[in-house]
Parts: sequence; C-alpha cells; structure tokens
Amino acid sequence: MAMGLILIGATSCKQPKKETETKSEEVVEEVKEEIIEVKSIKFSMEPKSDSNVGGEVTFTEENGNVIMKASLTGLTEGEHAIHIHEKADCSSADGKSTGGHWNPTFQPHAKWGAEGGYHKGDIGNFVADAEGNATVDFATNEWCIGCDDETKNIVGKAVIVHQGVDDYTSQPSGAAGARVACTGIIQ
Ligand SMILES: [Cu+2]
Ligand SMILES: [Zn+2]
Repeated sequence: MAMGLILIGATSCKQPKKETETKSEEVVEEVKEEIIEVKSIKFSMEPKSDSNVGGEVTFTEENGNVIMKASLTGLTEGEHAIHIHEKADCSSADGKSTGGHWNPTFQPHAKWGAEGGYHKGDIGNFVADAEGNATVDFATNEWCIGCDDETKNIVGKAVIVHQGVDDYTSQPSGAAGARVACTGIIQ
C-alpha cells in the first residue's frame, strides 16, 4: 500500500510541468507570426494624356523592405520613366494633379542611389517590348506602407508612368515628358 501511494504521487507531480512547457511554446509561435506579417496593396493604373496605358502595380512590405511589381500594357516600344509623385490625386487628364516627384528629404532629382542625393520617388526607367508590355521590379528599405515616418511612407502618394525617358539630370523631374498612366497609393 505504501509503495503504491508514492508512485501515484510521483506521476501527478510530473503532469502539470508538461502542460506549462506546451503553453509557453504556443506563445512563442504566435509572436513569430506577428513579426513576419506581410502588408500588400494592389492598384490598377489608369490611362492619362490620351494614352492606352494600363496595368497593375503591387506593393508588398516584408521584413522592412517594400517590393514594387508593376505589369504594364499599351506602351510605345522602348524606354519609359516611372516615379512616385507627391499626391494620390489622378483626377486631371494629364496626371499633373499628382504634383511633382515625392521628395520628403529635399534632395535633387537624380538616379536612385546617387551619391549626391535623389528623390524618394526616383524609381527610374524601364523598357517596354514590341507589343508595348513591360514589367517593373523594384525593392527598397527606404519606403514603408503606412508607417509613421513621413520620409518613408508611400501611402497618399501616386505612381506615374511617363511617355519619355528620365535623363536623371534635369531638374526637378528628369524631363520624362507626358504622364501616360497614374494610380493613387491609398490604403
Ligand atoms: Cu514622374
Ligand atoms: Zn525625381
């Protein structure tokens, strides 16, 4: 009888320990999921300046990087500029309602990454094929989607595609010509 009691005592003592270990593992998994949370927003480009340019642009924020992917149609073959402009207002027929390049850090217009500074909207040029289609892939840790840092937050700005090429030199916007597609970046 005495032996039996000791065994039962030992068993019931171990069980509560196991439950506690399982619970703390579950908590750790929940925290990891929150850190890896991905923000993604997608927009349709609307034609401007009597163009036929359309397509979609997606912004995804993951681990401090924002990845932009655009797929565009209806372009003329060759090189075109794409920028982020300062206002999410595509209401005018020429796209000029979006204002100038988004430049929250008061830098000169230039090629992205230039030593002398560049606009946070200076994405650059891309090439459309003979069918007028193009894809643009861009990624940076200098943007965010909806964070509190206004030198990084792309929400409230616009994506503009130009008919011409950004020369990375002319001020204030690279002499890229007419604005042929527009979308506001809204959340
Ligand atoms: Cu532009
Ligand atoms: Zn610029």
